[in-house]
Amino acid sequence: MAIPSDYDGVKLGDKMTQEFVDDIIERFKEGKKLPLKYVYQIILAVKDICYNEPTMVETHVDQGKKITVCGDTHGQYFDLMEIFRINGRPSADHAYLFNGDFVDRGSWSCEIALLLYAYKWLHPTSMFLNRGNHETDDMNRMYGFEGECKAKYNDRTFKLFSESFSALPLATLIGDKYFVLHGGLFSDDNITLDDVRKLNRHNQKQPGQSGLMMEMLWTDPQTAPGRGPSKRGVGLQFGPDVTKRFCEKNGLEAIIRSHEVRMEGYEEEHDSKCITIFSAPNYCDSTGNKGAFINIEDDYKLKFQKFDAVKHPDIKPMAYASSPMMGMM
Ligand SMILES: [Mn+2]
Repeated sequence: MAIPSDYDGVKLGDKMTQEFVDDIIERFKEGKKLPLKYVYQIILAVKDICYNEPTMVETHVDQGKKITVCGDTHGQYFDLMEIFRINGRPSADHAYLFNGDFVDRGSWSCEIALLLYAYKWLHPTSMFLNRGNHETDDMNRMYGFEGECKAKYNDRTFKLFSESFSALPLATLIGDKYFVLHGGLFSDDNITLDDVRKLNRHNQKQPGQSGLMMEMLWTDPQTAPGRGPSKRGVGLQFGPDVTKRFCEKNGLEAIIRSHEVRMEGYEEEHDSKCITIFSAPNYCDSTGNKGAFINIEDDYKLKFQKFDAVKHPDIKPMAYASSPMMGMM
C-alpha cells in the first residue's frame, strides 16, 4: 500500500520510533490524518503485542522510575495533551497505564487510540492499556467510535481496532499492591487474583452480559454493604465490605478503577480501598468536572493530581455517533 505523495510527515518503517510518535502528536493537533498503511501497521502491531500479554499484566516500579495511572479519556485528545504537558510524556522510565475507555463520546477517539497504540508499540513494557467497557463493538456502534473510524479512515480501520480491543488485557497489578481494572469487583466473593490470571480472555471477543470479563469492565462501587443492582442495567454494584474482603484475601492495598465521572477527577471510597480515577475533564463538554491521574513512584504511595479541561477545536462530542441522544454510560 502506497503512502500518499502529499504526506509530509515522518516515515514509519517496520519499527515504531520516537520521531514518528512526536510527529503524529503534532499532526493530530492540527487535524491531520495518518496514511492508511500506517494506521493498519500500528493497530496490527499492538494487537500482536497485547494478545501475548497476560489477562492481568503484573508490573513493578523500580527505583527512580514512576507509573502514571489514567482513567477514562474518551476521545478528549486535547485534554490528553494537557496530561502529557503537566506530567511528561510516556518513556522507558515513566510508565503510563490507561485504564480503559479511551474511545467513544469525544470526537478525537481515533487520535487517542492511535497515539496510545504508537506509544505501546514504542514502549511495550512501560505503556499499559487495560480494556474498558467502551473498547467493545456495541458501545462503539452507539457512542461514536465506529462512525469516527469510518469518517476519518474506513470500515477496515474499525474492524482492526475491534480485533485489537479484544486482545487488550483486562487488568494490571502494580507492585502486588494495586489491582487496576476499568469497572470493579465481582458478583462472587470467592473470585481471587488467581482466577483473573487464569481467565482466558481470548475465548470471547466481547464481554457479553455475564461472567468475569463483563464484571471487570462494568461494575461500580456503592456505599451500602453487600451487593446491589446496577443503575446501568449491566453489571452490579459492590459495597465497602466486598472491597475489604477482596483486598484482605489478595494482599492488596486498594483497587483502582475508572468508569464513572467524579467531580474532582478522583475519589477514594470504601475506607480508601476503592479508588476511582477519571481523566476526561469537563466530560462531554458539559459535566464541569476536573480530570485527574495518579503518580506512583517506588515508595508505592498514591499521588493524585487534578487538572482542568483545555480548549479544543469546535467539534462537539458524539459528532460521529449514530444516535447522539443516548444517555450517559
Ligand atoms: Mn466505562
